[in-house]
Amino acid sequence: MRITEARVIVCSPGRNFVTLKIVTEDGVSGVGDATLNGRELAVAAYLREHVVPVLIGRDARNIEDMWQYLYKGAYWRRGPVTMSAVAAVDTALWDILGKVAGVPVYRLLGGRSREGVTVYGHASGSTSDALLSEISHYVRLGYRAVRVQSGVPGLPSVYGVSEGRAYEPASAAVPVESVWDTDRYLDHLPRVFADVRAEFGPGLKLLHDVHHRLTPIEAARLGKSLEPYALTWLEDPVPAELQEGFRLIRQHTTTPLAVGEVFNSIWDCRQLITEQLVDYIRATVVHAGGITHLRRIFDLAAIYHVRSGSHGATDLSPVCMAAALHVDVAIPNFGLQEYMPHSAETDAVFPHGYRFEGGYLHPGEVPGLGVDIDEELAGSYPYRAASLPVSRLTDGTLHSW
Ligand code: CS2
Ligand code: MG
Repeated sequence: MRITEARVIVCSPGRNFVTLKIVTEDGVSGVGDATLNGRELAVAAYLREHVVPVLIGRDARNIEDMWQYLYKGAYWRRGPVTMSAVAAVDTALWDILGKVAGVPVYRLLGGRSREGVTVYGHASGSTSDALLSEISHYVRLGYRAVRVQSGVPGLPSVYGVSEGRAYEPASAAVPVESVWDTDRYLDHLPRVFADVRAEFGPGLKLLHDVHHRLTPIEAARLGKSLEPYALTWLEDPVPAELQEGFRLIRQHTTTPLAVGEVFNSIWDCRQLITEQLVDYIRATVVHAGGITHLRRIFDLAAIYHVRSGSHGATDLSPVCMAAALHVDVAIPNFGLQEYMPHSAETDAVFPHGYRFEGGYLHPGEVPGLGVDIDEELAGSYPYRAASLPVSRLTDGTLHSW
């Protein structure tokens, strides 16, 4: 089953996406997501210039060999651009294999380990009232888990907080600059969670994303101060380049930790998993080398009692979401899946079979991944330059966004 064609499709139905479509000599096609928010064209060029030419003529069924060929064959291993490109090929080949076998991809991964994939939604508000009413909205829809992000008095804008619309941080071509104040944040957040628990009781799973903004000792203080509210996880408490930093957080708090949306290989996750410094590993299909490599990461995590919590922001396309759901439903150590519904334009460009029902997402039973790209419609949404914001402290010092 030789590959005869591979197309890289860049489109912007509300936001930018990069998609790879691979076609075999039998006319079977598969899709893979290659979107790297704010750096989309780097991955598109990597695919067009360096990957597509070597795909033609290769056997689409040898998924593991293809992965090794693209990973080892580049010599320059890892990194988000390379790994997103490898992921797109890998995902498309699993899609093709599922179609040829006539089964949904999760069957090829060992079959169903659960009925549905528990997801968490994003609630936010700049005031306590706005936040509580957003959380009620998710509870009414049947969500069992909600990520809680709050405005901070004295700060004009805060990561993850929007009023009445989906949060979309990549906007202007030149990064927007926001102001950050750690003291105000650390002082305010425990009060927010006290209000939320008082309103919703112990049953609802609550999460919070720090978005890489604290030092280890600040994160330790935050984790400790949130213990009475029993969070399911505290996400990205510190930038994870210095993984030893998590030892310090762990010494001080039992608040569970989740990390990994910016990781792209098992090597980024290794120390955190094997030292049991985190509870959830949040790598996902598109940035962590595809279904093949993500499965490898989750298998390592399973040995160490670490569960999955795949990143599922709207800057990952429905192709990535579909692929993540097949993995989620199959692995033994699934934890939670992030779910931010895409815009109507995005959903129209990427028709898909997965569906939300009562707090769960279901990958569907369509052979392959159950998702496609409408290339004609995609062509009516040309790429628009958009960057993620940067963050500065009140004195102007550049900080992690
Ligand atoms: C995030 C993202 O979903 C999350 O948990 O931290 O919103 C992240 O900021 C974006 O995916 C960046 O592209
Ligand atoms: Mg996050």
